[in-house]
Amino acid sequence: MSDMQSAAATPSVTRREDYRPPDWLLPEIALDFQLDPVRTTVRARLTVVRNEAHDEPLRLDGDGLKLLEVWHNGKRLEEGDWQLDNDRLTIPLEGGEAIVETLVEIAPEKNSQLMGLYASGGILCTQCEAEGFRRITFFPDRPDVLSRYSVRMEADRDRFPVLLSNGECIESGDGEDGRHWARWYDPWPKPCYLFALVAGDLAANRDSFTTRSGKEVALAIWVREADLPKTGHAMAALKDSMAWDERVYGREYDLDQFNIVAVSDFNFGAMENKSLNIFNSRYILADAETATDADFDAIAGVVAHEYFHNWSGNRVTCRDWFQLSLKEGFTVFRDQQFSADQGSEAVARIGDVRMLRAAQFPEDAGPLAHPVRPESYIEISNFYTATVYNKGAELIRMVQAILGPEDFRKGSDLYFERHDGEAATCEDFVTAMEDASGADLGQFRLWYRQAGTPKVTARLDHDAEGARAVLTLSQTVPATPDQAEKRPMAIPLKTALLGEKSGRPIVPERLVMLEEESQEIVFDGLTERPVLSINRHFTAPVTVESNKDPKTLAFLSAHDDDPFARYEAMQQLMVETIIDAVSGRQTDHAPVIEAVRRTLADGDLDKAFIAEAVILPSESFVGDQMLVVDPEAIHKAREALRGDLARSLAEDWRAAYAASSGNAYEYSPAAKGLRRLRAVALGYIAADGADDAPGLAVRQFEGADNMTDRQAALGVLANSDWPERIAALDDFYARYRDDALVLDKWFMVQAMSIRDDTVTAVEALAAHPDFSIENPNRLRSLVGAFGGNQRAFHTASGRGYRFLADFILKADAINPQTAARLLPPLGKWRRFDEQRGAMMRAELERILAAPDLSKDVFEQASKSLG
Ligand code: B3K
Ligand code: ZN
Repeated sequence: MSDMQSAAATPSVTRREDYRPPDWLLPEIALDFQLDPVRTTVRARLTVVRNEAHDEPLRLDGDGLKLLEVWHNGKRLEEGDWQLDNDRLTIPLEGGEAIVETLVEIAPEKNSQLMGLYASGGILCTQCEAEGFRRITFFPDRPDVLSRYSVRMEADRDRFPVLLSNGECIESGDGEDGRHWARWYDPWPKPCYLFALVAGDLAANRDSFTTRSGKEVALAIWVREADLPKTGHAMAALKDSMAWDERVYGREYDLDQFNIVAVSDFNFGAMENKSLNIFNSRYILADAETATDADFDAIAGVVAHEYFHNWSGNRVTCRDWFQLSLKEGFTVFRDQQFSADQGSEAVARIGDVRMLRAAQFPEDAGPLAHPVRPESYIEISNFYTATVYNKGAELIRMVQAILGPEDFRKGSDLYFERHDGEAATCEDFVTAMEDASGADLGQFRLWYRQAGTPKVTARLDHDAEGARAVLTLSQTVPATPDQAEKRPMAIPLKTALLGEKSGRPIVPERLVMLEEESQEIVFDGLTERPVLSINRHFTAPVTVESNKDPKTLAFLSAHDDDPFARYEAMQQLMVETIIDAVSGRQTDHAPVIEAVRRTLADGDLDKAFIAEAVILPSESFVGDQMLVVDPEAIHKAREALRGDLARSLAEDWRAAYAASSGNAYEYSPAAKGLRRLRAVALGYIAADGADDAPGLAVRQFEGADNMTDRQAALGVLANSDWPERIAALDDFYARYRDDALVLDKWFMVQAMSIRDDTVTAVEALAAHPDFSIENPNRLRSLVGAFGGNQRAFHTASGRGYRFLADFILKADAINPQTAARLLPPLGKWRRFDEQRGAMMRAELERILAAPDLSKDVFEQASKSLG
């Protein structure tokens, strides 16, 4: 198979510097599908136009296609008039323009990679980004070739009553032998990665949206009939997103129809195909009984994200895949802004930063580190990363901080206007921002090129007599693979000084730009001793070391006027307390306990914020702060602190639990905040080990009128040694065994458990009849979640490593893209003790030695070995 790699062969590397414009342009393409799960034929009629003077032949990409016919200007070509080499079809052409036609055969039902045209639960659907279109037909599969698509498809009417593609349906009718057909036309030129087609037995939740210029858009969310009642939240989110993009970015929708289809087998979250978004069903289907508040939020975020791509991605697309962050970083930033506008901004920001720290900082610090705009890849699917997405979003946020919101908006207007209909670069985006604002982003551009999380050191010295303070800032950017030397970055840091006694801001917030290796900033007129509040709102994706003592951190956690900074101070206090214990230093829990007590009692704070602020940092986050991670010691130290917090504040947790209980389900920011606090309080009550804790958890589990409360209680039970644990897991399974998305939660809650026997439990679950390696959601909910469970995965025997490596190999034969995404936990071997490190390396070597490895897994495993 073309995309399989023998371990010995070195797969080819694509480099950013090698970019060349396409030799041939394709203004028009007409596709004709005779659909059938077993055997589908695809006829493609390409209008090709020579791009400038050259004598290169037409080269078309293919992957696993059975080529049946090739035509040129209406004449069938003989074999020999074209060449097929390594799945690339080469046709010599004379003149400036030609019509080239191919006929190929594909087998959707056998497509387990879920790239190209495949079958999911009886639905035929497509996924083309990044390079899946070549698995449908021969084509120059690159994002800078834009075409107008005309699509005709024919299928059995009973099995596939609904036929959808991009644009608008312009004709449909009956064919022979119970078949029917539809013709779709998309007037907007687009790259082939945005092509989509769906055929299936689907029902629609229909609605409409009137754009600000008065155009009525027909909206539809297509799902299996039984799932229709679960589509209301996604539809509301879609309409909110459409209105939001008009209001905040001045962007209007540009067609008469917008369709979303939900499928159960999908490699990631969703896909922004022009006017026909295809979604993993977990990001569409929700009701109170089966989806948590976090699920609801994620659905709104992903619906918004895909919708926003219509401008940031579709109308302006990427020149090449190295520019991926141009659309992904910007669109993540846009969906983060949208989500922040739906509820508490601080809580949304805490979520963004948690995600960045959990996924991107470790990536930046490990063997797979790469710049936001990578320089090279073996398999582009491996670069849909937290760095390209989430750090990419932070880059846009920094531009906004530097320019200010008004100039930022001018810049985005200019960018959309200037590049509409084009395939653009990250450089184009930055230039538009500069041109609209007059700002110089010269040094800022380094953020696109240099990998690694910059480390900022901040020291504030106060001279009481001179009433002045000097802030000394310095920065280093750590070495990363292929980048030993780094230059200083432009780091925007919102900074304020608070009075040590008054707790009030004595120097109001201002944006400090750290641009040198080291810089001094002087503040005058400071009679009161100041306390430093820096990187407020998390303006820059950096780590800050400021040597604050526990007392100061506790002070900031209570007094900082930026809620994010309060959260941050508390987190730092907690992390340092845990690390002290792990490192065998004298540990004092009192400042954390006092800070948590004060936060719980602060009537001015909203409940959602309180809940986020009093959660202990995860074991892996603590591990990420250490040179050598000791998973057992971290677990012990964190549990000791958790137990102490639980005991010392027993009354406070019960009060918080009582105050946030007893209200009927409602979906609102306030109600969500109460549920979140209830969950956190229940966790602490359980950690206290009081006799009535199991009863409380069971009561919540059984009596819950929503999944948020039920899952929270199940999580507490699944972590416990209580006899009630098994009954709760069994009950949950019996209740939801027919609902795949909820059953994923059942697998996940067990894979994430802090119990000592989690590895054994996870091994057993992998043999459970409901486990499936083919379904990416199920695979991730067990194997992916287990890889993120630091203590269980790094169990001293090495069983966890073997388990993961076995699964990567098994999954690779089925779905390389999804298999490769499971690999990063093994790449952390340098951070663990010698024995663990050696076992992890051995598993990576075993993976690399396997025959027929995909290039996806090859790239991740070989880079992880370093
Ligand atoms: N653009 C798609 C991601 C495609 C991933 C391909 N490996 C979804 C998104 O980011 O919106
Ligand atoms: Zn995206």
